[in-house]
Amino acid sequence: IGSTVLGHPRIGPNRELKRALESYWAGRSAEADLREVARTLRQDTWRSLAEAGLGSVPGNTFSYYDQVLDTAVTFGAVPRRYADLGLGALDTYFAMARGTEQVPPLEMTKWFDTNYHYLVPEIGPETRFSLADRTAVEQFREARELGVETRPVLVGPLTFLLLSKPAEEGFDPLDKLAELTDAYEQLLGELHRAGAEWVQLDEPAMAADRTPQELDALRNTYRRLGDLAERPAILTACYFGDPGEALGALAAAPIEGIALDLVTDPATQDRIAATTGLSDKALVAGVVDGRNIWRADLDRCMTTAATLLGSAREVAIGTSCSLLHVPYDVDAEPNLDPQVTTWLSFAAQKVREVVALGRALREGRDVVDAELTEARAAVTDRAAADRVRNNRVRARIDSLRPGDSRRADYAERQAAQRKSLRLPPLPTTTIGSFPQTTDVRKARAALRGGRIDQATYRQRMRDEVERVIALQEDIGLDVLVHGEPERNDMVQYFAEQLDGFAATDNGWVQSYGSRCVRPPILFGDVQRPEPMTVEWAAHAQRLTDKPVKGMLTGPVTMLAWSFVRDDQPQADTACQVALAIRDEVRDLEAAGIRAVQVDEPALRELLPLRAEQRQAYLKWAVESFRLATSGVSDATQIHTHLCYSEFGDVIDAIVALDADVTSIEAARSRMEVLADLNAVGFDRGVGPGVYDIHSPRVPDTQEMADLLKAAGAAVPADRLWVNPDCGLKTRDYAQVEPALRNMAEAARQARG
Ligand code: THG
Ligand code: ZN
Repeated sequence: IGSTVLGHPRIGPNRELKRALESYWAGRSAEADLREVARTLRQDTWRSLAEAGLGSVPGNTFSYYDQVLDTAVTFGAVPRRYADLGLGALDTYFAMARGTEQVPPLEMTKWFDTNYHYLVPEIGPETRFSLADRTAVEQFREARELGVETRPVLVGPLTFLLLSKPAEEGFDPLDKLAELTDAYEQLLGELHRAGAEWVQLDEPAMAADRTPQELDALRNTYRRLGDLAERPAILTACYFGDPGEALGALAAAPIEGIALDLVTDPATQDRIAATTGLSDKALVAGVVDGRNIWRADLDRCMTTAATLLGSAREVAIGTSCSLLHVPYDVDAEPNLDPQVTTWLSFAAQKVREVVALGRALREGRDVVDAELTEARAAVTDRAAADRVRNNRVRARIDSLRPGDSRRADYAERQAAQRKSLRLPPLPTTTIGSFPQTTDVRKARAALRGGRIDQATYRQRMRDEVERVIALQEDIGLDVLVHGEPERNDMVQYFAEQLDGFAATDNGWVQSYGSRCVRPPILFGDVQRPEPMTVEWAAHAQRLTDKPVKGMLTGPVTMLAWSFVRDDQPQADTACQVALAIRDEVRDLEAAGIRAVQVDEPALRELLPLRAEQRQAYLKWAVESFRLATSGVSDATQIHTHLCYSEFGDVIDAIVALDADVTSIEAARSRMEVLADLNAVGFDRGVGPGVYDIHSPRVPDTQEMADLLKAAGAAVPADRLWVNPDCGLKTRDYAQVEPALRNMAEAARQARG
């Protein structure tokens, strides 16, 4: 294998695939146009990886939407409701990804602890696995015609079934493992006949806790695949953490290689040393971080890889996981601070790091002396850089006392807030953002393009705030918001204003389908040079007698949606971000804002894959939220908003946040979350969303009144708030205005 990467970005260096997809979906281009863009992107990727000198080039890393969906289609797991639409292959695929007028799409959920989302396959007794699609074989041939030998990458059978959901209650997708393995065998056979030397089967599900039965299934499956007579060599990739007992199971299987993540969990290195049966295998040492953007410490990578030399038949250099989770190229960032730029490595740079390490391991360090020296200089420069350390921030953290993150008893706060806010029962509010109109987007584009100046831009945004306040007054909402027209992304907006963060111009990373985010880079100690939102909130508050709620993003979400530093514990970074937010919360209070919402939609997202690490995470996550929100008087009401539906694993943490009011997604699950909250003794204000903003449908008054009734059965009326599920940014006013009017009317009826 020599040196390799486990996967690659596919959206295109300039998001070519995003544009081609959206144009095809809008009916502005033909399928052939889309396929042509895709082919060019694939070929460019193969060529550049081969030219960079990788020992083994990954294949089949392209996807029109998602690699898990690709796997479902490859093996024929297309639910009837999509097959019955009678569409062509590509449109059936997109129907599963995005839905059609007739059918909703497959469910989408997060890919392990990353910010990537995959489509959840539905597997039931009716599923008939077979080799239904041969894209993996065709792309192997396509690359070979260009002169590039690839190693096709597939989601492995265990991970595929473990990530699937049962099509009907009580069914276990793993019951279909033997049948699915038949289909994998067929695909391996065809790849072998096409000439593939290696195939990579990804089993990241092994980085999470697995039952003995699941480990047995892994053992049996890889024994079966390994025993196939005519097949490529099998490389099983375990990433996103320590493979645990799965390593022993794979070591015992008749496969040729195992790729391991040597970045995420230091325990993995010891586990390799303690595992027998690896001496006949190739180990791909995942020493270059595949999901963060720091330039690798090549000396340290070499030391780590060298410790494995005695354990295996061959040690190859690799990335810890696919490069899907990092942007394409640091060279596309001319506006980044030049010093910070030298510390960074995106996909193109990581490929070079892997190649250099591979040569150093095989031919000796001397042959890549220049690369090693340059990397050493960058690592040393970063470690010593002034802009990474801020002694004022450090001193402030050292002087923190436990009481600094505690508020008074809730009863006292509640009494003070009643007096200060004077709200009716069942108060109505929204989650913060209002629709981003075409005018707002145009103004932001004009500012970026230099066609309007900062003052003109700000005046337009102030006008928009006036409009949004007037609309909320007219509808009769009780706690108003300024609507956030001035914000692009809720993380990017704050990152742009905080010291210690850098923003990229082109650092796009796929989040799902054609949608991308540009995670900010948190490189140094975080400090707030000046207030970030106070002017907007204060402007809105001057326009109304109703309380205006300030809107901030919490420390956990700031970390989850950024590339964070790897030179200190996340808990320490979260604490610094928390202090910056704490200052903002206090400044909002001083400016006359009586309610402040600190959103933590990513609280669930950073939860470690292994149960034994969860308590430690939740402890710092909760502590950072409390530090951010406890600097205010009893009379200031702290709200929070959470928006993933699987709250079960973090429900105790939601209580521990100690917010006065929590708004939470509930419309789609018919208020079930309220019973879960009751069960753990939650006794604060709660706003279960009564309006599902993820759908363009306008709910009527009766429907929302019914939901409020259901909520009222679970929660005493004096704790109940009335609000939508989530922010309104992605919707149009044509839906939002009638929906909010109906919501306010439902609240009035419920009060009666
Ligand atoms: N912000 C950030 N990360 C996130 C979310 C977010 N991660 C989780 C979740 N929300 C992901 N969801 C989305 C939803 C929409 C888009 C991206 C991720 C999206 N992106 C625009 C696009 O690709 O066209 C680009 C947006 C931009 O210009 O910044 O629509 O809310 N950080
Ligand atoms: Zn939300």
